[in-house]
Amino acid sequence: MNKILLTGSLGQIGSELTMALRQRYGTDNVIATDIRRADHPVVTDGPFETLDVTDVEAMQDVADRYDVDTIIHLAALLSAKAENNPQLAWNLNMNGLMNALEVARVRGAKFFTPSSIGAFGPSTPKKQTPQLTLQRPNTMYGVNKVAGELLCDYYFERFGVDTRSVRFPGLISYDTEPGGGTTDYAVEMYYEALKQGHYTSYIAEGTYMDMMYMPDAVKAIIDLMEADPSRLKHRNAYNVTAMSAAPEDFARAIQKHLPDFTLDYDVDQARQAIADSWPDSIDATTAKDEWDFSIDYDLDNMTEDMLTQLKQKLA
Ligand code: AKB
Repeated sequence: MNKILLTGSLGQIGSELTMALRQRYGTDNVIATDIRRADHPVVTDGPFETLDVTDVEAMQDVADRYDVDTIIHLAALLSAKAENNPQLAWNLNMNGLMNALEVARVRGAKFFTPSSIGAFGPSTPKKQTPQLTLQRPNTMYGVNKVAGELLCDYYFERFGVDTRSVRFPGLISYDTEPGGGTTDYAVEMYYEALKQGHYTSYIAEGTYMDMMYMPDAVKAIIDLMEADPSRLKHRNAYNVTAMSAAPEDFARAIQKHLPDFTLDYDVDQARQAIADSWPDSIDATTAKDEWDFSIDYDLDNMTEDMLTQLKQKLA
């Protein structure tokens, strides 16, 4: 990876991944793009271009101008937003991905795009969901993710594009808040614990989903992109996870630091239906076997770090 182009680099993953890649590969070698500009180091401290991923010519132009050899495609609509606007989701999530794969094909570039636990559905085994299993999601986001996994497989088999991917669980981070996802409640809970000492969860008690702290997610992307290709038997996409947790588990972890924190529930049926269609826990053995996937954060040390970092941010 000598010159890396990122799309969606002001999003939840992109803002932290861009900075980590710049540290590792050199600021000038990481070209951040997003549909908007913002006052963030991603824009101000390195190469940045405004880019709409549905415009393939504009994407090809940026990739050619910077002579990129790696594309990390992150721009996407998350699950809850996609359910509210399925047509927009299809256009952005599918046409954006197709365009990014085409640019990778033309340039012979290495390629990463994230899939999600959203690629599973109600008929998928719910506990310790295996790498290879039934994938019949009933959300537009899930349909996009399964189609995206297949499309990446196709570009690998048919055109030899070096496509790599993981199925991310809910990601927890303090730098940039997620927007429009089903697992966002976990991030909101940390903010509200510090701001109000209380959180009302839109996801019901006892609803388990996989989660991961952003530093582990960034490490997973870098480890997978640097992995020896001859070890990778699965091109799209690897199950990865750090924990399976329900709202009350986050509350208990927060209460170890803020004993007066309280949690109650006002369930949003639309997002609850999405959560209920996803696995309780997924099995990441294949990622461990094929590229040594590992994590540094469990619920407790993630909670400690989140609260420390957020306290500084909100001060
Ligand atoms: C969402 O909730 O939509 C995302 C995801 C699990 O893909 N965080």
